Amino acid sequence: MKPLETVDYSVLPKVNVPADIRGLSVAELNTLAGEIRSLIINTVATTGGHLASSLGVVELTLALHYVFNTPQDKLIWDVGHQSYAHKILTGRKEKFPTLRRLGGLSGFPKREESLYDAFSVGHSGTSIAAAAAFAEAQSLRGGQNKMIAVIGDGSMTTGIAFEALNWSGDRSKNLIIVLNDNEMSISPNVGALSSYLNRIMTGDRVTKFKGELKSFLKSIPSIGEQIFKFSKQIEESVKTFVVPGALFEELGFTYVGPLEGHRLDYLIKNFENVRNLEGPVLVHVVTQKGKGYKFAEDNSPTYHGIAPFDVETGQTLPSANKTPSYTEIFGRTLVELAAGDSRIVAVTAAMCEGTGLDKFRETFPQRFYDVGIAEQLAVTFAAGLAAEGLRPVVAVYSTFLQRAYDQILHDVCLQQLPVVFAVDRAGIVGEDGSTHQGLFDYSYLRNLPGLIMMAPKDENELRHMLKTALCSASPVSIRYPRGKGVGVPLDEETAVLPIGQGEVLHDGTDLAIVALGATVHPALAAARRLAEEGIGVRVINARFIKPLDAELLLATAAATDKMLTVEENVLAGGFGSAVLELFAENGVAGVQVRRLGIRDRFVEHATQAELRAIHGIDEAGILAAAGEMLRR
Ligand SMILES: Cc1ncc(C[n+]2csc(CCOP(=O)(O)OP(=O)(O)O)c2C)c(N)n1
Repeated sequence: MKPLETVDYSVLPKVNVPADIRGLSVAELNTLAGEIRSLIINTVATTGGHLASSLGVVELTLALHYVFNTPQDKLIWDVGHQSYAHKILTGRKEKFPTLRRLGGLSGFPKREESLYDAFSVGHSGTSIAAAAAFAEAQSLRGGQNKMIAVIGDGSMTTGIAFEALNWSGDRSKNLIIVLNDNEMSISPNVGALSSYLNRIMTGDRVTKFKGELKSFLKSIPSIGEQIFKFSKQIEESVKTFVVPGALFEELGFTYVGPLEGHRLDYLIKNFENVRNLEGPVLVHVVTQKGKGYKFAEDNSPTYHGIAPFDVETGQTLPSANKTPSYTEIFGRTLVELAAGDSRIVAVTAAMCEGTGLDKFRETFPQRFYDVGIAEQLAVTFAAGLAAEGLRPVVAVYSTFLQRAYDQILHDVCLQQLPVVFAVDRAGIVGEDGSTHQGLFDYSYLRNLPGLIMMAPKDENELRHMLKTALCSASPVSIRYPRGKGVGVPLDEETAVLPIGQGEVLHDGTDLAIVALGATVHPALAAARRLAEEGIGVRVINARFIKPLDAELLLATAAATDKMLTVEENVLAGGFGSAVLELFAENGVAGVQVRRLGIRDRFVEHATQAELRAIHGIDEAGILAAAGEMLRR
């Protein structure tokens, strides 16, 4: 693949909106597909982003915009990580190099970004429900526009996708579902639906085999005819396995497919036919993830979401910081602990690599469960495992755990089952933006009785917290940030921490800063700067948000009249709120408390450092807030 400036685009310069492609020949469309791929690869090489999924749907995107009258016909992308070609074709070509950057294009469809982004997305499985609703609204208004959900085979495994299929198959006449089947979630897809789709794809072979089997049976002298008759009887029951799409037909959809997803002429012809069908229709399109970029074709999990890379070699750009990430330390420590305790099992909802469980899967394949993109299932499944005496660890991103709130409450906490939630990508996640920020878990977990909640100040403390969690009889959550650790030395042995006890890392009486998780080290750095000016600051690493270290916090409130809490979470219901509740309940008066965290708004995309600075929770923000308090 050539660097961007050396690519000679011929068709792309003439295309700004979908109407511009509708007069192009198939040959021109194919050239355009190549140019779009080139722009995507070269841009993502600089910005990082979701590469393999977007490369896989370039022809599909072109065919959909070619045949359907977007934006009146609406395209609703599932997850939306595959929407880069859609963005390029819908008026955002010039801005495409700003992808995922501060003030630039979002990595996902966003209603406020374009008329062509019918529905904002980021989490899996919502497209069918949203498209069914759009179709319903069309019917109410007497409109004829088509509502098209584009959903991957991985996202089709979510509960909400099944629920929406069940509901809409009965009624949604303007609904078209395009099932983009590349046999991959981020890792290979799992579950019975995936096997079913695979059988459809190999259906031609099955049908041929059936034909050969019949002639063979008939050819057996005397008993052959009888066996053949018997085989006819069982054929009905076998039919669902060999008639393509019978499952979807039974649910009320007209099934079309499987279609080869990289042949534009073929896709266009088929979508033209589908456009004239009375819905609901499910079009099964088979694509290759990473199509057109060899490295991504050969290893799509690595190129699903990738940091900036060298286009020629496919290698991510080397980082000067060799410190392992929190995710790596978590994965390594879990393997270590599981080696000494056969009850420890790991559960993921389709995020094995992302959560650092790959080493665990390799070492203990029997004790590893990938349940698909099904966070609710992951949590209740873990609850069941815990009820049977196992020690499940659910490794999950903070943002995706939101899906499973009721399961955490009802199935884990209410029964006080010892499930450990390893809540990764908590806090500011950066370039993935508002749909992926992990800024709510303190608030949505803190109200659950009996749950112990921890956040390590560094990767070494994460190791001890994991040990502590696995030795506890209660449900426990440990939340840690995306990215590199702090770079502290790692203790060889893991130790059990006293539950509900924080630690004082720096002392003084002019001001107290109470931090936890990723905000502890910036708080400590700020205190050291203030110490240089002769200001004495107590820095507390709270370690636990629940139970709070009431004794330490109340003693600190008695020793100083200014306290700053710092958290990477929304302020509403978060850590600072917990401290204020403690003080209110204990009649603490005369202490000025200020909370740093995320105010009442969603946090968009930019680097983690930029966002921490914007929201005033980095060292400079802490210093500024401390300065204001001290001046008062
Ligand atoms: C609720 C939720 N859980 C997990 C994810 C993380 N995630 C993003 S894309 C993806 C795989 C999607 O697979 P598929 O729908 O088949 O699309 P493909 O990338 O293969 O095109 C996952 C697990 C998510 N976005 N939402």
